[in-house]
Amino acid sequence: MVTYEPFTIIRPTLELCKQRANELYGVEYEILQKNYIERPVFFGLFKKNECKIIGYPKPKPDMSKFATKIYGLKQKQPDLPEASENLFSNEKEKFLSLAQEHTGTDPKTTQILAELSKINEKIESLQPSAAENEHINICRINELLEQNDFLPAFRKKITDRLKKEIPYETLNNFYELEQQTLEWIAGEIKIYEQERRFKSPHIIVLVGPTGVGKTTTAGKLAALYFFDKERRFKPGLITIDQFRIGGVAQLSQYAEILEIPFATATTADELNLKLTLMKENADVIIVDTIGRSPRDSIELAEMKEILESCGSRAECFLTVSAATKALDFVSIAKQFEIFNYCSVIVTKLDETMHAGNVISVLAEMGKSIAFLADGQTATTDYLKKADPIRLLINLDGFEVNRSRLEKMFPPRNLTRTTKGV
Ligand SMILES: Nc1nc2c(ncn2[C@@H]2O[C@H](COP(=O)(O)OP(=O)(O)OP(=O)(O)O)[C@@H](O)[C@H]2O)c(=O)[nH]1
Ligand SMILES: [Mg+2]
Repeated sequence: MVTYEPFTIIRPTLELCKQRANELYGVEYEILQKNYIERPVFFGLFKKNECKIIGYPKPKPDMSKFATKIYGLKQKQPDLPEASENLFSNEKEKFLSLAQEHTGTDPKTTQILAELSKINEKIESLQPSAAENEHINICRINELLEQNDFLPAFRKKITDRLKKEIPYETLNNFYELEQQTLEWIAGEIKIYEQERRFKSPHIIVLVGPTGVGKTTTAGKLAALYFFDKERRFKPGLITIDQFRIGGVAQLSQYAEILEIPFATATTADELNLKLTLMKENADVIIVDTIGRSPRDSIELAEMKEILESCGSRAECFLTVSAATKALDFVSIAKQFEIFNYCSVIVTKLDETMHAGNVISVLAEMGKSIAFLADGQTATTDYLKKADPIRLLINLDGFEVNRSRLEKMFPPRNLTRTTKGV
């Protein structure tokens, strides 16, 4: 006898829960709820992650009865439990095409067809999707990656590796899977190695979209070089942005506090001249540029022409906010390629709890990361050499075992005592 009594099954994985439900009810059941629970085991000393499903067994509709009664289909339809799903769907197609001729004439027919369509939807939803066949912990890792705005191709790469490289027993250990995933993510982060010995004068150019923090970062970089204990750099600042209200004042103020040279330029010739003049007093010249929309290729090309004066030895950094969505990040990274940037500076890391966008876009484009900025003021405290672990701790929902990761990816942070402008 068919019963609607709900059932609860707890097993280590969703697959095992379904296996048990199949043993009990065949395919005729519906899962109402599935979630993951922690169960105390071994006198409550340990916790085990398990999957719990709540469902109910479904009654079996006699499809042949409907068919013969309404349309006079002579052939006896096989009983649903023995019929293959294909057979059912063939019959459904036949049934619906016949129904099209009758619809609208008989309200009873329309009602029965609506019921049949509902039954069909339920049966289709019972067919396991590729995602449902995955181990539950791989699904959880995938969800975490998605939550952190990792690009789909990156997520697939990680989950494929988990499936291929992790032994089945370890898949049940979510913490271990999480740490392994973090190690692989860290391994995908390419760090830019800046030359310690510059040929003087060294020119650094910051390009990027509007409002990402280029001017602030130019000030932070100037402070970073100024306070470098190993090498006593003499930084200088130039801006080609005279359009943004307050932009020139902002940068000249940084220069004034550090007592370093400052200049403005609007054309290629003027920039050439200012660079030549500044070479006398500065060995690292940081050039701040105009914030440009990545969609405006004409403006980008005009700015490129001005920046030609910096010469081919100049180090150009694309500056992007960490809060940029992954797909926007891709288009920015591509559009600014005309500047031939050597690496990326990521700003406003303090404003987001995601880092998957940054990590996966740069990995996909084969680009490195040079600096991470995480504060509004131009102090050395808020600009760090890029470090995989700093990005990993910005991942939402991941439990980062820092000491374990530091063994593989030693910290690179060269932050000194807080100094700034
Ligand atoms: N939270 C946070 N704010 C930042 C960071 N860097 C810059 N900002 C802030 O972002 C705002 C814009 O900074 P700017 O340096 O003027 O940005 P920009 O890219 O030069 O802007 P445009 O010249 O208009 O293109 C300012 O309020 C900065 O204080 C950072 O790392 N974290
Ligand atoms: Mg600016």
